Amino acid sequence: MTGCQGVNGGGWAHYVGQEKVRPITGYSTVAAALDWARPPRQMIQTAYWYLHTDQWRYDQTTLDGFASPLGTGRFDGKTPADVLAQSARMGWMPSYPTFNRNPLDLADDAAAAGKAPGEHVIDGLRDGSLRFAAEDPDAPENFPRVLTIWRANLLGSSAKGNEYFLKHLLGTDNAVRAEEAPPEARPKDLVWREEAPTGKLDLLLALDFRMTSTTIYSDITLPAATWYEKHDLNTTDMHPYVHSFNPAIAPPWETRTDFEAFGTIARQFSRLAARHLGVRKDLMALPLLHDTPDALANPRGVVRDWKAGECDPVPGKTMPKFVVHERDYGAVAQKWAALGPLVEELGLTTKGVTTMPDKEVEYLKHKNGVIRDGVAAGRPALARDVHWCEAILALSGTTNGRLATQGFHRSEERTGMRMADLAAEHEGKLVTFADTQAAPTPVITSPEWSGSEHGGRRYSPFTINVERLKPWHTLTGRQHFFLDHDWMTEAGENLPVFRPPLDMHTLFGEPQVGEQGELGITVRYLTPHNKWSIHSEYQDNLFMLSLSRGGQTIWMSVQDAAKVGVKDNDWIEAVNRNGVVVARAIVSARMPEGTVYMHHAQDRLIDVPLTETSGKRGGIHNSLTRLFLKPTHLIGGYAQLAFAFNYLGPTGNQRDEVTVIRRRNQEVQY
Ligand SMILES: Nc1nc2c(c(=O)[nH]1)N[C@H]1C(S)=C(S)[C@@H](COP(=O)(O)OP(=O)(O)OC[C@H]3O[C@@H](n4cnc5c(=O)[nH]c(N)nc54)[C@H](O)[C@@H]3O)O[C@H]1N2
Ligand SMILES: Nc1nc2c(c(=O)[nH]1)N[C@H]1C(S)=C(S)[C@@H](COP(=O)(O)OP(=O)(O)OC[C@H]3O[C@@H](n4cnc5c(=O)[nH]c(N)nc54)[C@H](O)[C@@H]3O)O[C@H]1N2
Ligand SMILES: [Mo]
Repeated sequence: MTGCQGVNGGGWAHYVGQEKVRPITGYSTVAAALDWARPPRQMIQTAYWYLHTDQWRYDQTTLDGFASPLGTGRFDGKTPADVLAQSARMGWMPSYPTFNRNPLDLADDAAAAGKAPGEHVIDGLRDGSLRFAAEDPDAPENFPRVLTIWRANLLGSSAKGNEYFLKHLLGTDNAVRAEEAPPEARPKDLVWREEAPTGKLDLLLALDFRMTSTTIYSDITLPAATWYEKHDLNTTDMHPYVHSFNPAIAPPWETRTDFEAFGTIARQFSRLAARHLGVRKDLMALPLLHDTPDALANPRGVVRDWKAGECDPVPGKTMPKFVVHERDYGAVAQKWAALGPLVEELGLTTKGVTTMPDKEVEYLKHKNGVIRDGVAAGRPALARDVHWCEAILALSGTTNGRLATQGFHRSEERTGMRMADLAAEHEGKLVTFADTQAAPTPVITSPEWSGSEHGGRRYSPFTINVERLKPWHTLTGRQHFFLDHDWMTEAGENLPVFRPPLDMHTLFGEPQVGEQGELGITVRYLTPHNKWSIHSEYQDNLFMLSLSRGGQTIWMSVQDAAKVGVKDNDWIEAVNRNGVVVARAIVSARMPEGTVYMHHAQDRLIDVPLTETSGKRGGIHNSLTRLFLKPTHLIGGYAQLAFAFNYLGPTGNQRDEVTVIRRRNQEVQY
């Protein structure tokens, strides 16, 4: 599980269509080990946490009310968990763990039965001996046991529905107050176990250089080197440069660079795995992918569910594709430390454009050195952090003009439009790590992205589509607003529409917004990103805490504060079915009546008292939120509505939340 874009419990598709994450081919190649095995196993985080933190059990109603009055009853009687399971079995979205059987055993069974993997899976699904894990997420064989968190603060920042994480994933103190669904509102396609498991995880491992709300809950925290103690690369969509990180000092005491930590784990894992796992075949189910022929798997957006008998189960059309990989578990560390052969055997593909880095592999052999023996004999070394940096820079068009120009030539052949000139000015340029150490290095215009930096211009997305008439990656090739998909029709969202906030009173029995009673006043509860920090970072230092209130705050309007007798800086308590939060009130004329802000990601380990409501240590901003799954976000296999890692998938939709707020006893206890 990686940071910002990966583990945010739903943040990662906020920017779908706005190019939040510009793909860096070099980075994704080595990060997902695409040089050794393809395709990778990737999961939609929102669905993963929704199932494994059991938030699905607390949905109180079916989706009938979500549909348009003109709908045909497609969602009637179904819960969000039902449509999630449907999306998985139709191959729209990835689903992991996929089946209720070990995928290694499943591959062996298929071979023993002399059947193709897809055939074996379909037979098993038909006779009931095999099931999708998403249909029984609380079965002990279907939930996660080991979680590694790197470059994310899951339990202090990203986890929407924090208290459900604490209860079901960790099995620790929590303030979940919600009721589980009554029998009539339970999923039809999922197994309902009378008692939901608590404490699913056996091991929580975190790597961080700060004490966070995640590290305090971890079984093991590996102390990480900071940005001034290691080599690394940094580039974002916000600035047109690549920067290097360089150690000013060696990592102090027990800290290690992330590179060292993962290298050590890989070596130990391989030593043990050679004996315990050996060489096995792994059967994977893959979703229908964006920018591939899969995007035409569901012509005209007609939904056909094989389980309902509406069509045959056909891998890659009406269900996932099934692929078998051979995995040499004892060789993981060797592969980790070398650039694998698939780079030049299959090329590198981003947004449907494949480049062939054959010369780059030769270059990297000289730059990094060559591995002498083992499974990676003859391959370029990735044995040191700087080797990885060189490989990333050499394999991406953004830092290698030859590949950028080559990729644009491919796009030209396909579209008939002129594009290669955008990169040709840098065709001979290959940025090295030393270049980035000398100064932040401007990037090269590349088909991996959609903007242009040609002639020193500043990047903005979609410049190439607008100015060079490169077709948009949509069904029509144009900017595309009309979505003629069955589920869009059912939701009444064929065209963009206004949808009012979800009614938490009807859905979950929360009081109405504006209602005032003994327990306080009910307000809308928003958790926007913090003005004074980046997520949970940079606010927990003495300067920032001294300049503000020293701990967690909630911004309230003057009117709401007056109604419940709250003065600026008073201690308040906010309570809803998801949890409880104690914070200081910031009473401000900048807040509109009826809405409060608790800025995103204020860690729970600084100035968080015991709550009056639960008697336990008060929660954080995400203690009052939870995930909501919107069915239309689960559509796949249809043109631009097709899964792509970090591009298209369901979001967390926590913004319609409400909470009751009151002034509490000002004598707080810790
Ligand atoms: N309610 C609510 N929830 C939200 C959001 C919201 O608006 N409201 N926003 C969502 C969004 S868009 C996002 S992006 C997520 C953010 O959620 P996260 O990505 O989980 O949050 P961060 O606080 O950025 O966590 C990054 C962690 O990585 C550590 N770190 C930084 N650099 C390094 C390094 O080099 N090595 C190691 N080992 N560690 C490092 C930092 O110390 C920090 O603890 O939250 C999501 N959750
Ligand atoms: N300082 C700082 N900058 C950051 C970050 C940070 O943590 N700190 N994080 C970075 C990251 S990873 C991300 S994803 C972005 C996030 O940046 P934004 O997408 O701007 O996200 P938010 O600040 O969560 O929300 C923006 C506004 O949406 C409003 N809002 C809430 N619900 C609704 C609604 O239903 N309709 C409308 N129209 N508005 C609504 C909120 O009141 C809020 O003012 O910021 C990036 N930049
Ligand atoms: Mo984000």
